Amino acid sequence: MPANLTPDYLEAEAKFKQAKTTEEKIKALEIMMAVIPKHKGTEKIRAQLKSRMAKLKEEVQRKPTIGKAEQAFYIKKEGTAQILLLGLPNTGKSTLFSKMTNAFSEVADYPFTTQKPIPGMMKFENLQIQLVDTPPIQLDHLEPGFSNLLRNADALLLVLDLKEDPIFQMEVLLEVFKEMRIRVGRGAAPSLEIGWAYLKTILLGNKCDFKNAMETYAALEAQYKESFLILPISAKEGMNVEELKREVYQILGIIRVYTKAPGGDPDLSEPVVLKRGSTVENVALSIHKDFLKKLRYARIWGSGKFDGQMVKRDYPLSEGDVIELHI
Ligand SMILES: Nc1nc2c(ncn2[C@@H]2O[C@H](COP(=O)(O)OP(=O)(O)OP(=O)(O)O)[C@@H](O)[C@H]2O)c(=O)[nH]1
Ligand SMILES: [Mg+2]
Repeated sequence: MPANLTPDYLEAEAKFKQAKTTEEKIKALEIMMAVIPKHKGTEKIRAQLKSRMAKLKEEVQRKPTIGKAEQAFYIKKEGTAQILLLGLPNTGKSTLFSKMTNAFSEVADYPFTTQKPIPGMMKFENLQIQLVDTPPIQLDHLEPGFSNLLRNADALLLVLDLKEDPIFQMEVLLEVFKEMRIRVGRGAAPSLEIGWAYLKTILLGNKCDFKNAMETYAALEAQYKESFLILPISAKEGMNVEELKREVYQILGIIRVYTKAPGGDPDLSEPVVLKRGSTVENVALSIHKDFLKKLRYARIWGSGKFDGQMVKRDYPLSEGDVIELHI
């Protein structure tokens, strides 16, 4: 017996074939099941549709449930480094984020405005550094993805509100970090127990435009200046924001060098970003691993004794050096 399928059905079937996600397939299949003529001639097709639907529904259920919350807290790294803005509710994280990046995050005078991490790019000279605005940190409730978000970052900016008690805010943050097994501080990583991570961190005393802010700032400094770099800022008025960008660059522990071809000029808008302490070999490797094998020597402009000095592969580079690789 002929099936005599209707145009409605055929259209739904075409949609089903084009569907990319399981959810889209289920939707199209539902329509197919609803519009298919119900007579003897379509019996077999209807049975097939039913079993297909059962399989798709099973697929949806099997998808791991750890998804959504943690997925929202995973931010893919872009640019030179990823820096997180962290703090208690209402301290000014989103205001600062919007000031420093090309991106937007909602600001409001009530707490818990930001609900999930938001990435944006901050331009610093010839670099693009990623900043991530985050939901406020609280003692009693932490989103499941927060700990991984921190562990993946390259450095932290703790935004403290000078209108409130910044020392109390620091105590809360340190308590939460301890629960996450994260140590924070300035300078190189201390030796850590297994399972612990270390993140370089700058403290920001925000809202320093407020009239009594310098008093609370002084208290904050007295308490934490040994362990942290601390900066007073006003996110709202843009005070010290340029200095902050420079400090962020400094804390990353990186240098920029430039390569050039013999007889040519370096492209100063295209730095090679390296860890501090890197050598000529690291630059070669950043171009291609074959380059590293073939490298014989380099000429260097900048930190050498004279311009164009010939140096060996293990020569340690400095910020701003221009090098010419010879193979
Ligand atoms: N006076 C002053 N107010 C500020 C400054 N920075 C932020 N604010 C105000 O503080 C309030 C909170 O700012 P947000 O940027 O939303 O703070 P947040 O830390 O992102 O808040 P949550 O997302 O809720 O955690 C707003 O009313 C801002 O206008 C500042 O430098 N000075
Ligand atoms: Mg916010």
